[in-house]
Amino acid sequence: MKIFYSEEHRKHYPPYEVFDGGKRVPYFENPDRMDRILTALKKTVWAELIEPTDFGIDPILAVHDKEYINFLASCWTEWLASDPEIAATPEQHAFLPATFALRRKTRPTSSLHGRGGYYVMDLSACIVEATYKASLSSANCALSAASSIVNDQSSTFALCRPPGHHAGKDYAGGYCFINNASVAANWLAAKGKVGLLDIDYHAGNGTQDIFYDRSDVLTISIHGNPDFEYPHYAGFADETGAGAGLGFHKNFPLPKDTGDEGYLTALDEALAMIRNFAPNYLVLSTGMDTFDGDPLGRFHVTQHGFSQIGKRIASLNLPTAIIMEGGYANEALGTNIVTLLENFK
Ligand code: SP5
Ligand code: ZN
Repeated sequence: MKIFYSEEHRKHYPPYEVFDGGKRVPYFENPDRMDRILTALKKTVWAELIEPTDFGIDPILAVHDKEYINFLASCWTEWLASDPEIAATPEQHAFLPATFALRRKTRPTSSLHGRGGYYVMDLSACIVEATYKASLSSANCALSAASSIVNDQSSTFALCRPPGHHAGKDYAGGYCFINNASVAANWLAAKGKVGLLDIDYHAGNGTQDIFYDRSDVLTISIHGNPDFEYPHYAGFADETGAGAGLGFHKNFPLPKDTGDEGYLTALDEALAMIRNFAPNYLVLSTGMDTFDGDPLGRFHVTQHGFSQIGKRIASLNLPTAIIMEGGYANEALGTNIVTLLENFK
């Protein structure tokens, strides 16, 4: 199986994030996650690591707002230039706004923090020097996987970091800056009908927003109910698309303590919808934070569960671009990913 991966992510490692309640904690979405997955993949006989191709900025701008991308590109340099103390100790800092815009009532204002609070939705999307380049490279991994499934008609894995599914057209959030899965799905939509299934523990709010009024990409997300879980404001059962896209988005908000059985029941319903839609390609937003014991999740999916999840999704028999999203139980991450991927090789 082709695995698209670049080392470009490594220096995107903000020194902290801020949890609800204001607690400053080490950044959970860390480079070690990739090392755990790489170690596990290298032990298999089937994983073929490949550098992504550079697709340029156009397929990214087909999904994201240009001014938002400009903000990501220049944020760090502007931040350093704004304060000599920060410039003297850059490794201790991350750009993180503390005042956020509510949409539809306002606009991005010209100051750096005026744009920051507009384009960032929470305190877990910290920007450091390497963030923009890492995000572009991560999107190129997803695009390379998309291109590869068209050419080979077989499934591939994009080992993306940073992840993408919380990033919308013009905002970053939840460790995500560019929506890799959406960029790939939009690129694939020019070649055929696309199903996008998001199995990360958190609702794929960015993906939901991006495709909400489109009928050519069916988007489905299975996740912790936003009534109790991040991202809090998207992922409800009554959000089913709008306009031409009505009926082409589906959320499965599940309760705390969902285990293999409850999860697989929802998954089977999602897979029936995908079969009915009959896409040419599948994009799988793959978070492993549904795992029992994940520090950010409240589900109890086991390794056996991941094997079943992989088997059932693979039974759709679709060329699938598997895109890495979240998953923070680092010691189990490699095994869990390999367990899932085994079904697609
Ligand atoms: C891609 C992805 O999985 N992003 C998730 C971002 C979640 N950020 C909010 C974290 C809220 C943490 N809640 C604290 C639970 C600690 N027991
Ligand atoms: Zn997640």
